[in-house]
Amino acid sequence: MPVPSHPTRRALLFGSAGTAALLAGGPGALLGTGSAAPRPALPVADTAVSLDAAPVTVDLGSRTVHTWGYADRVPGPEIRVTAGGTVSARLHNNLPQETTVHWHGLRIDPTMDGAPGLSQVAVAPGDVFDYRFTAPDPGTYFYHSHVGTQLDRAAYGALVVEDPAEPLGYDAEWIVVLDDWIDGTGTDPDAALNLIRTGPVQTMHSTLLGGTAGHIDYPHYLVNGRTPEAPEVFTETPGRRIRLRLINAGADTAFRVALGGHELTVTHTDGYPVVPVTVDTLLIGMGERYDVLVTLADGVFPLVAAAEGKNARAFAVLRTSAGEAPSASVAVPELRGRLLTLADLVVDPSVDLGDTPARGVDLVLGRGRDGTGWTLGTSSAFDSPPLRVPVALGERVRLSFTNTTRMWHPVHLHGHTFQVRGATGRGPRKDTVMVRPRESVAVDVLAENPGEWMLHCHNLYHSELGMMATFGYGETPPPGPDMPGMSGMSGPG
Ligand SMILES: [Cu+2]
Repeated sequence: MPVPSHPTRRALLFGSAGTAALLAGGPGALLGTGSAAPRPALPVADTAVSLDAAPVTVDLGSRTVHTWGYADRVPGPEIRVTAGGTVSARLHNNLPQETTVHWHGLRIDPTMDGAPGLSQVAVAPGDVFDYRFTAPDPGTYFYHSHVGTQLDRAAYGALVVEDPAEPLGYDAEWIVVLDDWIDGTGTDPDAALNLIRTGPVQTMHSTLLGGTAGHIDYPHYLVNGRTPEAPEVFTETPGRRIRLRLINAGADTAFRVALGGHELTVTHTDGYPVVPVTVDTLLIGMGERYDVLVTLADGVFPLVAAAEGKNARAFAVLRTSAGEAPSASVAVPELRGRLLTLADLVVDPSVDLGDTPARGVDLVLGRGRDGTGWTLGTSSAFDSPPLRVPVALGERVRLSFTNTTRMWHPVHLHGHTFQVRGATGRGPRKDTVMVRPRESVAVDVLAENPGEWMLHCHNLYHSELGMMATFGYGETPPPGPDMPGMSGMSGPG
């Protein structure tokens, strides 16, 4: 089987083939009518950033909290680089425990992936680590700590990889980072983990879609680090087209997002282009990203992110004219309008992995035998050490996830962007996919980035309690059990 090299993929993304496909298949309206002209070509630019992981005091708008983060604000510094450019990030660990940084969604060298105990030794308190990698693919990503419950503090930030030949026409960007907040409110994420570990906890049911979307009734839900009582206000001009880059950095909350008075045209899932589809609202799971184009109306509008099943919301304001801002509790009819589904999403032809047959691997999202832990394995592998799914370089693997529990599990694979199969076989490219209760979702992965990679639920509390496997191919697999009956599959050939 031919192994597409990175230059081949890049040529598909940046070359005339990808642009032609967009011009032929996408609505011309997205490609530069009105004021939203195609953007000028960018020179490839590198970026350097210093991330000081440390105890900090941050202002959430309506209150100040003591937490752990990368700056005295949350989210941490926004990182921007051009595809093909290099990110150099010096991590100083001034926390009282180990830490790492994971570059969520990026197809980079495994030694830079920030997976503690798998691809790097966690950075000890007082130590420094230099992350350095080339950002291969344009899109909306984020970075976060991959140690303990640090993600559910302030150890995260947005990461945007710009396309040097951006095919979308838009005038401005609004990065919208969503989060669920508990730290420094009289309790903290480690206390929450202990509650979840040690027995029955309050669980929040999704009234519309069934099952349980999360465990924790958080005191606050944030847009760009602000509570609904003191929201961020994004000011623009009517008629302009903006690109929303939606990122769910929450640990235990799926959000239902809508912008009052506007439709949402979804253009990208987890950084990769889809055939544009217009809806009123979308659900974004932990670790997922969506890019959305919006043509701005005249007025003052609520951006809401309803915490699924939790009877609370994150909130921000979009202002294009004078007038009174809506209250955080304002009714937003779009929340009950057309909801984006996985079946609505069709991959853009430029990033379609195609139809090559794949070897199937069935995986089960389940509970530990004692009923407290969470597992990702074969049905026979519950309660065993983390499963390793062995693959061969160049192989295409179809991972089929079946959720046997009553909770939602957004499953994330490091170092790759898989393709959701769906009914048409032309589903979206993603690195994180929501698997709802009693549902099965199949994704195809092309093994083109050798290494040992984490495969886990992006509900932080589930991965901390065992819903974690590895996906590996390379020279030196780590010690540990391979998937039963599949040993000998690893390594080239
Ligand atoms: Cu989960």
